[in-house]
Amino acid sequence: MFGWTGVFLNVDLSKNKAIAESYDASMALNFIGGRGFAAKILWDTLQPGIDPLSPKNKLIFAAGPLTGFGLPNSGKLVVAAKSPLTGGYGDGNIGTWAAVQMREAGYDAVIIEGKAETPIVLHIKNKVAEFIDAKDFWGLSSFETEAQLKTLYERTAGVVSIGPAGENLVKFAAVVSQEGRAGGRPGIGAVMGSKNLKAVVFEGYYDIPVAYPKDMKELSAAGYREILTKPNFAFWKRKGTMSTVEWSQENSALPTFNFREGVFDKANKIGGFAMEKIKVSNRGCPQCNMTCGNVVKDSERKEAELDYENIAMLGSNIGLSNLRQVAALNRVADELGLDTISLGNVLGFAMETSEKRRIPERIQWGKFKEAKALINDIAYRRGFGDVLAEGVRATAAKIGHGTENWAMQVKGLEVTAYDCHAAPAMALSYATSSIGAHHKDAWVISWEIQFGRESYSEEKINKVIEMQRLRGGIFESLIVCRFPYAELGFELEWYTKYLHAATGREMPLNDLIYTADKTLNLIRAFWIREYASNWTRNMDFPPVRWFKEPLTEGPLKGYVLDASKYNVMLNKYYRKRGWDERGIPKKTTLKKLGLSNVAKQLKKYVKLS
Ligand code: PTT
Ligand code: SF4
Repeated sequence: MFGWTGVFLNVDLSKNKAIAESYDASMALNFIGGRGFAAKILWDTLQPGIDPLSPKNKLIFAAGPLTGFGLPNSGKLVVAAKSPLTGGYGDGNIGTWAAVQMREAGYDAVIIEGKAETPIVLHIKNKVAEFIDAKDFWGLSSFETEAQLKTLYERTAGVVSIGPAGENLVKFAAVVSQEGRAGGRPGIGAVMGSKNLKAVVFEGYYDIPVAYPKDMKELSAAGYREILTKPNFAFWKRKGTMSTVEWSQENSALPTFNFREGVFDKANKIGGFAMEKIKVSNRGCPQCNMTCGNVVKDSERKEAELDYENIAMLGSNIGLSNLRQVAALNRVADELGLDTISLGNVLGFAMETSEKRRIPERIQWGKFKEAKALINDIAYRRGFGDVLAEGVRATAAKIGHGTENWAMQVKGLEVTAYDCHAAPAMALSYATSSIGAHHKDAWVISWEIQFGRESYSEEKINKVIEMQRLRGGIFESLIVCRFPYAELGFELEWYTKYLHAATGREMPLNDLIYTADKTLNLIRAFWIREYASNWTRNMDFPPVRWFKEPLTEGPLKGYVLDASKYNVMLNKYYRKRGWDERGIPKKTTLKKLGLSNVAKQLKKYVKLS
């Protein structure tokens, strides 16, 4: 095979064993890489119903056929497992040299099961895996861990690690790399911690098999040049995702006070213009010439990297308007290894629950020191922090007294930073995303606002499905950053050309869309197998707040989602997907996608239509 190394590494930490396994072309062609590989491996090999934090869970690092060739924005790695936060399929991706080094070490994916007796670091270099004692690393922040490992190995080594939050099994602990790249929102960092795995270091010097090396070089250089010519390039370099703060504010979509409102009266203090005044440099993922991480000095005089989601969730959503302080919370979350989006939700939930006197603790909106202390309590599972460490769904279930009405989550994963009181398509996107409430599969809100926010029309459903296929299916499987395409208009044809140069195969967009549907249906089957008789269509509903509590401020005051229209929209979405009224894929749908064996298995758990 060209493009793929054709090899996975299976690691069993309970036995200190690492065994390479060749896989065949059908795996590569049907599932491509990244999310596709992770979904297929978890479906095929994970025992249904296992505790996600038990040694039986599998932690997967998966790259794709474009990783490691120096192509624009291709330094991304999928991290996946059964999620301890949602109980379903969980993944995320990180921009990291570990992606490149893993492929150069000889592997398309590394699959880790078992649990080390004592903390370890896994070192993988040129097809050799070593299990290194990590007692001295346990307890260190993700930044310290990576810095110390870099003194032991080559500076070019790729490192992914967890902070104390992952060690303490916080359900929304993330995996961190390069001081500011973090991924695996649904608690993939906790899965790593449950295995006593502090870090993985990748080093490799092998050439990855490539079909047309000359074409690859030329296309790569042309791609970088093309990105520089895009009209939005200079603006993007200046602001990255941060201009979305102003955009969300203008469009009443900025999460404010735990998504009670879509506008924040101090939004200008935490937006892209405010950030530019204090920005010191750009940082980002490997192999990218449009680096979008905005580095600033935070209120504790340390460097922190700012993205829209982090700022909205740790700023307006908790009523904090001092940008340097928001940056400090963001950096602390990176050090501790906590997902910032879930964290902002958890803090907002705690503040609202305190305000409504449903808990004895007094946690006030917009107080930096209190928020920072609570973040540490969550990471170290102290006091009320220990309760919050389970995420908003579990915390609300524990507290009761109506608190579930302001727990902003879908399937257990906290909502990302777009208020949907007046955005039915975006709400549908959150509700039907592969991992719970995340915008990575279908960010349709800006299109929706231009189209008309009040409608629940067919076009909106089509748009959600189109984006789920492109973003959640193709980009997550290739796996490359979607920003050149989504933000600069870098054409999709580039990727089919890259695939041809790498693999020697023609893989037109339609074929990729078919593989995307295959992966997305397999992920849905995984959820249904895990939830079995507990699965209901209610799991495809956005948070109840957006239906019940109208916005009370801003130009969209009074807006709220309409539950019966949403229900009809969801039915239509299911029909277009080939799923029944419960949201379960029909036998014919699975057959069409070459997933008949999946249907056979799924029948054991639920009745199939
Ligand atoms: C992603 C989610 C996002 S989406 C953000 S900001 W964003 C948060 N970033 C976090 C962070 O930082 N620190 C932290 N401790 N937790 C964080 N959690 C949140 O994680 C990220 C970029 C961004 S910045 C986005 S949109 C794009 N996402 C892509 C995607 O999902 N797929 C893809 N093919 N390309 C993408 N490109 C962009 O990548 P998750 P990163 Mg990511 C500090 O993590 O689990 O996927 O959730 O990793 O390397 O930092 O790149 O406004
Ligand atoms: Fe990473 Fe940003 Fe570059 Fe994408 S555009 S690869 S997220 S630095």
